[in-house]
Amino acid sequence: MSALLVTGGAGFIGSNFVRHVLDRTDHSVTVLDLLTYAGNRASLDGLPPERFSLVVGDIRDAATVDPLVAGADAVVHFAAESHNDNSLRDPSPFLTTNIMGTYTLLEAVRKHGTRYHHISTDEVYGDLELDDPERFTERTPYNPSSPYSATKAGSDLLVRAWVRSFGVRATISNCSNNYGPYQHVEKFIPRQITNVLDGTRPKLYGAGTNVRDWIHADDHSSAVLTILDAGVIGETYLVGADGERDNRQVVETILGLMGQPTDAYDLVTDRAGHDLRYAIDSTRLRTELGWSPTYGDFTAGLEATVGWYRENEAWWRPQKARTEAQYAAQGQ
Ligand code: NAD
Ligand code: TDX
Repeated sequence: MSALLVTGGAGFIGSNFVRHVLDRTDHSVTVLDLLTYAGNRASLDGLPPERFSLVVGDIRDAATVDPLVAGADAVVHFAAESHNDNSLRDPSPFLTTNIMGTYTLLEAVRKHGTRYHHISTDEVYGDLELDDPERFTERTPYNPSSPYSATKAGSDLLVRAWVRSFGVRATISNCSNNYGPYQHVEKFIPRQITNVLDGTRPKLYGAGTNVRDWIHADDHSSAVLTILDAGVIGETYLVGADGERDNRQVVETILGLMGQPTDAYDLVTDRAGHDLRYAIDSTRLRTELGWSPTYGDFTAGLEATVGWYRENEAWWRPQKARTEAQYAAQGQ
């Protein structure tokens, strides 16, 4: 049994990870989360108090971070500013949280000799052409496009430097686009589901031809646990479930699942610098560490996600009006 410190555990993937860990292991979990607009205490409701606690605090604050790291066997670092569109409106918190927050955690794990796992994204590799037969691998050069992905790339490089220069015991995972319960309605899939529930048409950026490689958040969680248990220190693992779809296909599937005509969507102003395609080759994680995803059927995973948003309006409703007002202000 280990004591895990999970940063960003009140966010989308972090809260799914905390539930996954508490359900499947005997580890205890302390979440450190600032509860920004993206963090939600309700995402952690009902967890067992003898194995779970929430500390509301900032990863950029060394005085908060240091004692929590001192008391942990391992740190799993999810906390970040995570939304590309927000990073185009105001990059500033992306620089401080994603770069300085990671630096603050790295200094604490260096001081205390604590095992560290760093959560990152496939967006650090830039994008691929639609017809490129190659997918991203652990050897793909970094080439980020947005302020968000540039700060995630910067944080990954800090981790690599702290491993090499200071012997920090760290691993990194770069995962593709996640979907599932507890995702903020600013993101593509929950935005469209909650639009349909509100009687509003889904909004596709540009021509809707951009491709994302979808993985269920629970499969991301099992990958992170696998790497925490068996990953080689200093190594990077790519996480993906062979889930490539273009955005138009995803919206058509959502509309079909929700009983709407599959062409009942609008094309809106494209995202500046919009990455065309992401695609992950997760061979290394599968062959070296024996991981495989369990959500093989994307449509079934999406149907369950639609069901979750139908049943949990009280969770998402408080986010919706502000999010849509921000999009409307830029024609999206
Ligand atoms: P999210 O925005 O839903 O959650 C982020 C969490 O971090 C929130 O709870 C927020 O309150 C917290 N946070 C933000 N700034 C903080 C600070 N300064 N101190 C403490 N807590 C702070 O994000 P997510 O989609 O769950 O992403 C989690 C991680 O996974 C991020 O590192 C992201 O880059 C990475 N990732 C996300 C995806 C995806 O598809 N969403 C894919 C690959 C990797
Ligand atoms: O309303 C929309 N319409 C639309 O067409 C929104 C919100 C998005 N999109 C498009 C943009 C992307 O091509 O859908 C795709 C997915 O968009 P997002 O949900 O914003 O995700 P993305 O930009 O791909 O980044 C996500 O995956 C990688 C996460 O937000 C990141 O945190 C993660 O690193």
